[in-house]
Amino acid sequence: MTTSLWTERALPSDRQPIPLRFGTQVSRRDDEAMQRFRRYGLGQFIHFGLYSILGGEYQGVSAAGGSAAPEWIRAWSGPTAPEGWQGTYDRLNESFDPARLDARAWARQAKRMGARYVIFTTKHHDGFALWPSAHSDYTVRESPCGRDLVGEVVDAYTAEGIDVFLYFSVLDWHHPGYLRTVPATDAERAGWQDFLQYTRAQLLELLDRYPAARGLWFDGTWDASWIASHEFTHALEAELRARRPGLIIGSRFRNDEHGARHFDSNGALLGDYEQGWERKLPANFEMLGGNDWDCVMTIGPNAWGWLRDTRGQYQKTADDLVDLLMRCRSMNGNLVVNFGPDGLGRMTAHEDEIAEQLGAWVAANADAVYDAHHVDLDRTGAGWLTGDGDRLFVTVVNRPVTGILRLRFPAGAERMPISARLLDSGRDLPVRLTDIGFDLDDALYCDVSIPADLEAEHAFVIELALGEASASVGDRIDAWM
Ligand code: FHN
Repeated sequence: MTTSLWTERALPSDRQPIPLRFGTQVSRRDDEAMQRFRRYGLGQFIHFGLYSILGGEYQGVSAAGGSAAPEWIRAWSGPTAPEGWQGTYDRLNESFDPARLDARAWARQAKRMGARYVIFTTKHHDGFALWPSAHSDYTVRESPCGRDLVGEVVDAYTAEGIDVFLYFSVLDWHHPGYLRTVPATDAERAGWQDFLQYTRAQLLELLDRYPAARGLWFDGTWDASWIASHEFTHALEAELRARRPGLIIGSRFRNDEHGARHFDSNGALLGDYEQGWERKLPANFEMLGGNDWDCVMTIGPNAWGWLRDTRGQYQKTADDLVDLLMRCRSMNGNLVVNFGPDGLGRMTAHEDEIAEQLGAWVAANADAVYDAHHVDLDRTGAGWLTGDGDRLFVTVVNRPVTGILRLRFPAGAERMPISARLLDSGRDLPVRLTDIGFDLDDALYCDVSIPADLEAEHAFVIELALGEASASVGDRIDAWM
């Protein structure tokens, strides 16, 4: 059995399909929920939990090097790990009280940022539930917080028109029956069965308690124990879908009987969208095979939960995120930007800044973001192409020093640009069409002149109106360069 943490797709094209009992249950959906998904464009991820109290350190000692990321701090090991650390961590519920957490303020901020969906950590790997689960004694109810944080987030974001996806980690460090390996003894098998039933019960509970939630976002599904439970997970997926018609489930939930994750052994996507793009993007549109997808992205290098001390770690700027967002949109994906509030429930100053700056850019250039999709044209080094049928958008992230943006169209193109302007200001830009390129090929070129006096500190979008090629090509003249 070979498994991969991430997206994997390496099927020879001439391979015969093999019979699968636990392969995919869905094919490409075109219902209203998935059409909304395709227009989300930008999302927000929120990692919040007991680890948020610590910010990646304990009593002034940093866990960097001893744990993978601040939300993994319970797994802290090595010389810097405090004595009896896991027991200390497990009792953090006794001091969990995010008194400054205002889900409505979060939701308003996300709205200003332009997010159309949010993914919220209902339970991360530490097993602590942010809702008062009837199936656990390790929840917000067993803390001074005493609030239903999942409910608050679902209500607040839904009220702002932002769809909610519930993040749920299967991997659970708190449940006594959880184990990473395939259960081998009677006691392990009994514990594991108990764990599976608890997982099922919590998931059904989440769906029943929060009917407004649109999707489940699974994580921690890579251990051998879960992979071997393919019969159970196959049935559970069907049950979840039956319980909530229209529910969106990504490809990180389960695997087939051969351990194939994300895509089954016949290469079919194991969910409604491809959910393997974490802190990385596809190299090109073709490798996506037409599947829906999103990319979840940290602002720092790899901290999902709050990190108190970010010195020495590059923090992405709003410009970086605009670049990534439009790169995703040019390949029909959504970008989901992660926020990690501190233990009191406050976003960091940098996140506040990102939300406002990214939001301002997205608001000014919304036409290029939400309803615009991949266009089948050669890429340009100047930036990212999106289009909505009548218009082509070029998000310029690398402004050409020549002052000319050149786009290549196939000679037989039925529609060509007839005018260009800046999307945010409406300023008209000169356009010329020519069949004289440098490569003597069978192509037409559209040259847009970017005026030298255009002051642009950030990426800007050129909107090109498309019209009948026959009319526009009649104006064909020599290139500007
Ligand atoms: O281990 C987690 C990690 O802490 C974080 O939650 C990310 C978010 O996609 N998922 C896991 C790693 O893939």
